Amino acid sequence: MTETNKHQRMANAIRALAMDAVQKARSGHPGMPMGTADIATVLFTKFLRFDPTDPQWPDRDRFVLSAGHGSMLLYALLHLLGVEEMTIEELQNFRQTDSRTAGHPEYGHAPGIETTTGPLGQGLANAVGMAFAEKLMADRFGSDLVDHRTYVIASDGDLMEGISHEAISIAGHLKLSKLVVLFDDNGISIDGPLSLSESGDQVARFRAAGWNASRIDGHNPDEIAAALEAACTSDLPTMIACRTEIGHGAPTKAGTSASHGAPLGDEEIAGARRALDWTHEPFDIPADVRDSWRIAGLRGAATRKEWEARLAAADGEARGEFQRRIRGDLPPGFAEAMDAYRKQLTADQPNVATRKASEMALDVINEAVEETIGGSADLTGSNNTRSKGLREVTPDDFSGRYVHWGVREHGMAGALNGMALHGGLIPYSGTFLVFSDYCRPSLRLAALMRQRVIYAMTHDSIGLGEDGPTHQPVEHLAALRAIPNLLVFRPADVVETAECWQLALETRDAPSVLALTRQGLPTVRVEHTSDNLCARGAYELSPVDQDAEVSIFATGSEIEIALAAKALLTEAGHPTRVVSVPCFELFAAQSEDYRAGIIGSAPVRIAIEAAIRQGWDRIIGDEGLFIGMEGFGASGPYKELYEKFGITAEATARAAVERLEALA
Ligand SMILES: Cc1ncc(C[n+]2csc(CCOP(=O)(O)OP(=O)(O)O)c2C)c(N)n1
Ligand SMILES: [Mg+2]
Repeated sequence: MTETNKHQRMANAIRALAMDAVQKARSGHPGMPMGTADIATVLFTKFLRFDPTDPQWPDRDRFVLSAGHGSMLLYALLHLLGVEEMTIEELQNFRQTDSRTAGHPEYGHAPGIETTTGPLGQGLANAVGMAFAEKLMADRFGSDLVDHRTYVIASDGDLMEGISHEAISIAGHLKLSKLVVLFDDNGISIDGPLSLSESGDQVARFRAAGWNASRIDGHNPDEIAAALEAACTSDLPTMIACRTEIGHGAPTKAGTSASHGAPLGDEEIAGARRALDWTHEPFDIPADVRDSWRIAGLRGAATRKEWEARLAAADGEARGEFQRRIRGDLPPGFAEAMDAYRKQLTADQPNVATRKASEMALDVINEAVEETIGGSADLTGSNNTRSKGLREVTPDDFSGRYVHWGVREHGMAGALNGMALHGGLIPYSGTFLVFSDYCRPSLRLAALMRQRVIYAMTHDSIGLGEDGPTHQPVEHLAALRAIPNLLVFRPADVVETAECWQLALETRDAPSVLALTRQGLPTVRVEHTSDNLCARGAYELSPVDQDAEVSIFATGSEIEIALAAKALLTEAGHPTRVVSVPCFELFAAQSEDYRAGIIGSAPVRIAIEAAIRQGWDRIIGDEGLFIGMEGFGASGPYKELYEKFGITAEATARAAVERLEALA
């Protein structure tokens, strides 16, 4: 058999598995895997450094299927290469409940699925983060231990999404030379030919962003190999526009959107079998093809073993440190450093904004935890994310630890996910809380994938003042709290800020958002506790030794108001307690007893938060009183805004007294 023949049969195995699995599932996307089978075959058999017997090996090349709808491509590849978990039964169970072969690739379902994709553009941004992480890790540990590439297959839809602009431009700026994007240039999307909605030139676009870019025939294995070869020596990131035919092999549906997202049907599949000269039954891979794929899969083991030998020969301290960071364990001494720091704070009792408190916490954290990589989407001075001595990363020097992401919140958030997925680093960054909306699709995926990505999101309410309602988050806390697995922290002072940062770092399986103020706040935690009180999500900050008539629940900057309201109510003869609620999610995870104790039995419950009420009923109940926002904010000095919107101690005390009178 000639090389070309062998290639064809290996690629056709992917095509057959894709069309048969989609047909069996009665749903899915056959066109993309059939169109990209040639690209993927060359990449996986000749270039990608991947060991199916140890798919998590840290120095493997990363492969990201950004066009996640083509998931059968990835499942077929993992199966053919011999990844143990990806059995033929899994392929036969494509898209079925509890299979590893979900409709779109889901991180954690099987090794070799490097990230969850499906929302177009996200995978591309993840890959930028992975390639970035590789450069950072290589700088720290040397190319003996870290020297791999990141490959992406991206579709028209990936490149039409806005996030692709942000991802591509930061990758070009940073000269991420080991990033290779294979663009499935098939000229088709769901609605039909791309000409319906696109007339740009992707090659020119990537070049303008500082990439190498070329155009090839995506069905010609020699051209694919030559382009990948060239990518390996590039000092810029590479984009290869591979002209392909969607649904390649299907007699009537190839080249049309009819092959994009529906089973081809029995007749069309029979025609494709004839056209591809593939005479085998569904899910039957003939021995010659299976052998060719397994032999290709064996390439990786040797490379992996060489790497293991280099790791074994490395300096013991470096090896230990590398392995610790890859495991994601925090360094010894971190908890002690944080405890000592909190003790100091309760003594000093500074009056600072929590964004400043966050910077102070980061001074301690970044000293103790060298694997953090900080940054901001062009709001460094506002987000206070750059702690003492943190040098910036530049295109020519990856030894720094601070990233100027530019005004690219979405691309940044997607890249942070990629950095966390890569391993060895703990990424955090900042923007204004109101622009969490610009990060949200990536934040949601961080939560779905349970990745430790941390955000310091500042200017967290009308308390930012004069920038006005465009910049004043109102619904954002509720919207973020609605995302499963995401920890949303709103600390009230320096001590709580330190505690929340510590929790965000210690929670390895969830992303966190810290909502932080622009305005100064007094220290309310004036007694040191060795326990991290924020770990409970809510705790009694200011108890009362009689039976309480009023329970006030608040977060962040409104704790100060709650304590002032308590003073007014106490003076008026109404015993009042104040509960701080820095994290709804952690509170919800406590025992029923603990929660009941914190909610208490006072006849009047009031929550104060300079945001909308949504979500608070779980704590204060339907009948509870809420002091907060009902609509958008306004531009003005912040103290006046709190008055204007009635978020004051007086309004709180008045509402409580009125309710007590009504109940009497
Ligand atoms: C953010 C986002 N919007 C919409 C979709 C739904 N969708 C899936 S694939 C696709 C476009 C298909 O075109 P292309 O990306 O070129 O893939 P191809 O049909 O060539 O495989 C769309 C709109 C999605 N997955 N993600
Ligand atoms: Mg397309």
